[in-house]
Amino acid sequence: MKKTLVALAMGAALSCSNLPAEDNSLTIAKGNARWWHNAVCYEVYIRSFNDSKGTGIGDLKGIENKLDYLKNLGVDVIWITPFYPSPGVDMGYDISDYKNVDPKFGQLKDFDSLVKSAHAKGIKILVDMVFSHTSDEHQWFIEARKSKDNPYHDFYVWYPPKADGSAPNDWKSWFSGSAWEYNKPTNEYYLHIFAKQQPALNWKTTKVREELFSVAKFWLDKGADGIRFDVITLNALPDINQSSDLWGKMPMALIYLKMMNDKVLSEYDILTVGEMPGVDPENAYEFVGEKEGPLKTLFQLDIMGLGNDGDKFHPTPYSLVAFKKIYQNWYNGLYGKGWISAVLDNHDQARAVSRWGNDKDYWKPSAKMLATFLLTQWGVPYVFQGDEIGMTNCPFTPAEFKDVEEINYYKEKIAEGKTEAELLPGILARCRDNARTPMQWSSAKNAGFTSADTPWIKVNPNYKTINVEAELKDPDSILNYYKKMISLRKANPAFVYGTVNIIDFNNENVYAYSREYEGKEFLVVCNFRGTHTDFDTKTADLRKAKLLIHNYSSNPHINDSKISLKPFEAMIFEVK
Ligand code: TEU
Repeated sequence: MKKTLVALAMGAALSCSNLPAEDNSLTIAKGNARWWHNAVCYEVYIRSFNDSKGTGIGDLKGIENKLDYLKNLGVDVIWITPFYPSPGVDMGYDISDYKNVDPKFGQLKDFDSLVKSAHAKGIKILVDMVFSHTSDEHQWFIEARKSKDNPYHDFYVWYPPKADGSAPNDWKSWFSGSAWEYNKPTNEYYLHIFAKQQPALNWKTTKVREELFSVAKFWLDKGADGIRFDVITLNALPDINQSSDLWGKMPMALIYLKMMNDKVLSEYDILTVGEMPGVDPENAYEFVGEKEGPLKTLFQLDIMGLGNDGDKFHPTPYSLVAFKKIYQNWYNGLYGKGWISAVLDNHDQARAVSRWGNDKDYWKPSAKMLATFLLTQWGVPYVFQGDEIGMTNCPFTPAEFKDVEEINYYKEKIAEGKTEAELLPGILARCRDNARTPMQWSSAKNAGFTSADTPWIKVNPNYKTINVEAELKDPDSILNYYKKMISLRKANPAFVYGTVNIIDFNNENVYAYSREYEGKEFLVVCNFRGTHTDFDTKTADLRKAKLLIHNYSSNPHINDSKISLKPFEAMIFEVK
């Protein structure tokens, strides 16, 4: 007798189930192979990828025109960020119509054409579903805010003001300020975890779930091969008298996801990946476990919390041991039970080579080191557009900011008396616009991204030297290194299914590990620092091992099991 969904999920959500030993073979047993296990994914931030119409903004046809480039790189799956109708307050993560294409990105038929062309080239498509909030210009919200008895009112989260008229509690938006906005017609506040133009949806309302499940089905029936779910654990929110620390941690989140899987997702052979704040290595199995997880994989973004003092725009040095602990904990929590994804950045973060590498003195070796790390990780790797050519952070002035997160933060801090000189270094180091500058295709005007005079956001001035066209021609380019790394990963199941054994865990400079599977063993050595350092791989005489790839042209300095590593030097050995 199948347990009721609630009992099943509640039990699962609240327990930290440890599978019996025999299930640990579940994931790596070839018989359970899924098409996406050995996939290399690529995030396309559509606004900045390729403009086919001369509007200054990237579009669906622009992506279709670059499928051969992506195929040649070795990409199997592309995740496309939202292209639905949106006022663009949060660059498309504020959706006003879930079942259409915003005219600036094209039409529904352009999506159909992209899917058909991608499938013909063996590339699959993930769409991005933003189900925890809509735009305030969505018809649902336009109706909902009119009156308390409007049929759409309970699609959102409303609370009355306090006696003095102030907000119901002190919850803060992730984009600065209060998480509450006053609505005069109903004399209530509505909740917005992000911008005030992004009212939070109320998943307690059955009709909300039914509408959203129908949206997922709509795009899957149009041929999407999977879904990236935006902050999907924010579908269940604490009550007014609870702390916002519980955002993403409410047991109902899992229940709602199991409902969506039962009603829609389980009907398709798809890849799903959840951005799931609040899910941790201990309970991740409930969400993405192979046996009962409602989703297939999750984005582990814990490393993005490193290197700041609790304020994203206050960058500090980070500990590589802390970085390793994060990866190790997720491996311990999920390996052999479920799946994870590996990312070093995305459209919400600073550029990987600028944050984790060194885009000044060691731009090329550090970008290649990061590629070596990312593409030898356990979990589905996501290459973020432009990282494959070593795109870097961009020097913006406050007037050039486009992203609501840094604009709100800057305004709030200036109002508190901070100066531009105090704020700019930290914002420039971490702002999301760094990841959103136009893809640098060539040294032509606007980096070949658009024929328009002015793209929607500043082009990074270094496009003259950092661009696809130049790097295709250079055998030693970052781009050609990514191609080799992707090919190496796909040729060796150990990088997909293998165990991970970190060597000298407490070394603060070098991240080295072995990947073992079915008798094969590979040793990956990555110097994450811009300094020379000696490292003992504790491996039998490396001179007898086969060097598969190396990010410097000179031979590595090896002495038995020891290596004298150059700044950001990386290499992979086939040990057996
Ligand atoms: O991001 C959620 C999220 O966690 C980000 O707000 C991130 O933590 C922050 O930007 C880091 O500084 C998703 C989308 O990826 C993001 O682009 C949207 O702005 C957000 O949700 C709201 O939809």
